[in-house]
Amino acid sequence: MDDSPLQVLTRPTAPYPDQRPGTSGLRKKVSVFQSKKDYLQNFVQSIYSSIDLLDRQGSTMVVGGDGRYFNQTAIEVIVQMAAANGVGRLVIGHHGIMSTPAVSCVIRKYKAIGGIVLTASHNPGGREGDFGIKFNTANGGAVTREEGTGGKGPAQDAVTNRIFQISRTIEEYAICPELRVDLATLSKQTFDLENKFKPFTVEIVDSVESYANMLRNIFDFAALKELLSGENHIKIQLDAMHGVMGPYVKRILCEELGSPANSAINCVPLQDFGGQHPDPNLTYAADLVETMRGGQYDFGAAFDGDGDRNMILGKHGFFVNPSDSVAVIAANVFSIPYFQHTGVRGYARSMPTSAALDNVARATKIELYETPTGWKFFGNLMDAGKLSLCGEESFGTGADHIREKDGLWAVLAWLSILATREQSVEDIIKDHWQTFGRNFFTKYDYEEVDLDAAIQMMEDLELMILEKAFMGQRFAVGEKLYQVEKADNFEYTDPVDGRICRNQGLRIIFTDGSRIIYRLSGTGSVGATVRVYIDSYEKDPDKIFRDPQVMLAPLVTIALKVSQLHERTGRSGPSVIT
Ligand code: VG1
Ligand code: CO
Repeated sequence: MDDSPLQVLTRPTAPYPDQRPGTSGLRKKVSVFQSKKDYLQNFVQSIYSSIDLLDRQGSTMVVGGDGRYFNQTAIEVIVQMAAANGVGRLVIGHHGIMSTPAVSCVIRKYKAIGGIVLTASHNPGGREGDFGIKFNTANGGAVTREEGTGGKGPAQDAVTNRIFQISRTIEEYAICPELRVDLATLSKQTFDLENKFKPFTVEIVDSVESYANMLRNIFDFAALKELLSGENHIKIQLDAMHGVMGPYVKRILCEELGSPANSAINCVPLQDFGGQHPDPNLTYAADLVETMRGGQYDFGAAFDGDGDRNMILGKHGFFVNPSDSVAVIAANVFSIPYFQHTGVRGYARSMPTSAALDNVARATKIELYETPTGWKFFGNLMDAGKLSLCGEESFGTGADHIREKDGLWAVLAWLSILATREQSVEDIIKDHWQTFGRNFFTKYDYEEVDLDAAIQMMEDLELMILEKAFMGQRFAVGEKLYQVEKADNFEYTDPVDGRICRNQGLRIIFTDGSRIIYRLSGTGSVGATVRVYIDSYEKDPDKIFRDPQVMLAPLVTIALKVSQLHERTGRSGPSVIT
């Protein structure tokens, strides 16, 4: 290789109309990225161009992905384009792999101006699967689209909007096509570019170590080690679902905390996640559920492709609903040393998440925020010092140590509670319900339904809401009678910057506080995904241990009848029930 500076080229390109980021970045089929000329280059250039040249020049950015198919190819392009766009330094995960929470951690550690994360999270991967790309800002959080219900509302988010606007008019992109980076060696590589005074540097880092280091300062590792490998240790089973979490689980749980090697399964990251949905729920993590039912493990957990989601199970497969999970962590918050030091500034949950957390907030006199779906809203509150712990019903739990949800953090939070309380998962949850009452919750996901039918359904429901068709309406199902108290389209005013976010989900709220919520997903890549969320509070001790599907059946019936969901989509049931 000669030492002459690398060429910086500007190449002409033509814009695409469909590069609007969704709830968590731009997600498309791999084939879209592969077959449409410069599809990736256009979006990456739009990201770089959205950052002021002065901020960009000489800056540090972080790059990592969940290891899915196309990850490596995309990183090579991102590096070549970063150099050509004046970025001074890139910090990249070993082999280009980094979990979403680790990216957030590394951005903050290196005081980077932002990062690019290559993931479609819980969506399937491989040649036939999805690829995704998102941009995180200096606080470590992702920029996301903020309007819900099918993406028809005004785009509120400045950065996302800027990226999208640029992508619609882009005419050229800058690239150093000869630049070759070695992702396989932990190293610092420097490159001389023509017309540049300073060299461009790339650091390949061990993100597992940075992330582990952060966790060591949050949790009591000695106590966790005792729990997992001491004299009376518990037995755990962690399923990385062939996503990015394998190396993190192995290093932190097995090597450092002493859990036996066979307690971690599916820990080799695969480009297609072994052909499965890397989505930790009862449907897609069925193998783990089955293993847990056998009764030989006390605690089980699974993660999604990029490691920000978690599912928690107790012995015999006892399922912890994510809405309950965050509430239980809140009720036991001082089992985690981090919170003993920082105190608790506030709690938050997304609107469709059940109000279990609200009960804890009320009892402990701590502020509770109800935000739209997506982690970004939590990030704003955290940056303003208003929020410590939060969660979403979609298997997302986290705290203000970073600005993404954090799957392994949630697992260590639960293990900390187990260590402190010396009780089983099931007993902890049951005690919780006895103290606070139980918020029964279920979610029906209808994946890949016809887009037009889904949009039409939402529009018709919204019209009924606008015309106040639901007001005071009574529904009798069996012996149960429900009366509508109010129906609306959820709207959020950010308490930090006063920005208003509309169209965040259609709600029918009944006089007893029960809710039916309809939303269209912003993370799918084919057709539409309709989500129906249902919850109802119960404090009668005779009823709190009943099956949620039985308890909520009347509300499900109402939800399906009012929306005509099955008739409109031709489905006879949901793809996934939580
Ligand atoms: C879904 C979830 C939402 C979550 C988002 C990103 O969004 O409902 O709670 O924040 O995924 O999670 P939507 O728009 O499809 O409902 V992840 O793990 O895909 O980054
Ligand atoms: Co994810």
